[in-house]
Amino acid sequence: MNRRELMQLGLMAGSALVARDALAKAVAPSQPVVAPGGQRAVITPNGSSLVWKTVGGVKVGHLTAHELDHEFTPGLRAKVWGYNGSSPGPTLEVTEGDAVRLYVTNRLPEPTTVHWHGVILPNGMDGVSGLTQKPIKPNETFLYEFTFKNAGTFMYHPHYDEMTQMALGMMGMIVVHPRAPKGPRVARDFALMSHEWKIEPGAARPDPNAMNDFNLLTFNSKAFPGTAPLVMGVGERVRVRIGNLSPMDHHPIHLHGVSAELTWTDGGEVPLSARHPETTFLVPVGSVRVFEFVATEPGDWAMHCHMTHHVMNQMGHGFPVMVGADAARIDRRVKALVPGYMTMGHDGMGAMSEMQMPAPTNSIPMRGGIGPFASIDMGGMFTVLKVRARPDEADPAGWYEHPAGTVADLASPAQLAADGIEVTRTG
Ligand SMILES: [Cu+2]
Repeated sequence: MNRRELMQLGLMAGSALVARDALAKAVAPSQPVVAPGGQRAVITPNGSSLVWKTVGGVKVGHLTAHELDHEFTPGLRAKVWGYNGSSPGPTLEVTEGDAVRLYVTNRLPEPTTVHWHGVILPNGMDGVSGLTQKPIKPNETFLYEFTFKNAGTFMYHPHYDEMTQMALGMMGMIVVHPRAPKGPRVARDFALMSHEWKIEPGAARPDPNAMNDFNLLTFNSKAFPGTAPLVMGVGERVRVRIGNLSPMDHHPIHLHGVSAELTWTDGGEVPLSARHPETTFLVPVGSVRVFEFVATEPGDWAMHCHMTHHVMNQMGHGFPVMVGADAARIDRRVKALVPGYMTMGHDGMGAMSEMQMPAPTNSIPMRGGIGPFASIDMGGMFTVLKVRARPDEADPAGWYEHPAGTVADLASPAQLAADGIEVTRTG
């Protein structure tokens, strides 16, 4: 093992700190309110919706692009770029047919534009720098003026220096409610933007030049355990809208405990005849996928990207293969130089999230947080669907209380004997 590998392993061991109360600190979801047309308003977990004012029948909004200090989860902050104090920026929520005037002020050190991704509008409002408009220079304010002709779920993001500006967090969701909804009403409606970042441990800013090796995967710019749970009621119909403006990766978003159907994309509504059940929805880069389900089973159900490296936080990537290695000799020799040294990973990495060791400044453990039974071995693009009998009284930080006899546990000798299960040394 060379010196660099040794340092990597040391760092890996040091990163295994568990943020025990990070979950409790996760921001509580905002309460749903009723939107125009009697529809429930969209909940942006860990985020908010833009507040509009109405001037002469037109909705007027103001987005300011600027740098801000952002916490991804307790223990990890970085300077990112966003809108109106957050990344992602506020969700733009309107109703089909609404005319809007959107002012965009640029407080970045370089020009920008805003593209309204998926929205059908006049060409000169499309926000592509050079092609359809002049770039918005620092400290200038541009006006975008158009009508949301079509209902749907869309996104907004810059179309100037795209690689840098999106890598640093400039994006947001757009929800256009149908004026006359056709499908069944939903009781909860959530909007999540998936994203990936590269932030070296200790760095102050994400690396906008990363093309692979992203080490921080987020929903609404939060990595688990910083992601707010999606609280819903037993028997409720729920809609989840997921956008993806990651630089390079698609995200197969998997739901536990429900069977769901794709109902919309950023191109429009999926016809009833084309709907079919799924538990995983691939959200490609530059796309929105909207799915709906009825939450029939109470509990704490995981919803996460199924790419296993996308449920890892920083420090979980790019290490030498250690599984199966005999670490005792390495440990003996290194301990002579570094007291307390312990090689990680030779028995698998599951124990990493249990360890209580100091982490490098401004970095987070590779795994998630503490669950009700043990540590949760997932971080990153992971959140929890909290399905509750009385959702509006539920504590978003509280765990599901399982009825007696409904949790998998150690099999008793009597149970093994009754079912004729013989456990041998090898089987
Ligand atoms: Cu993913």
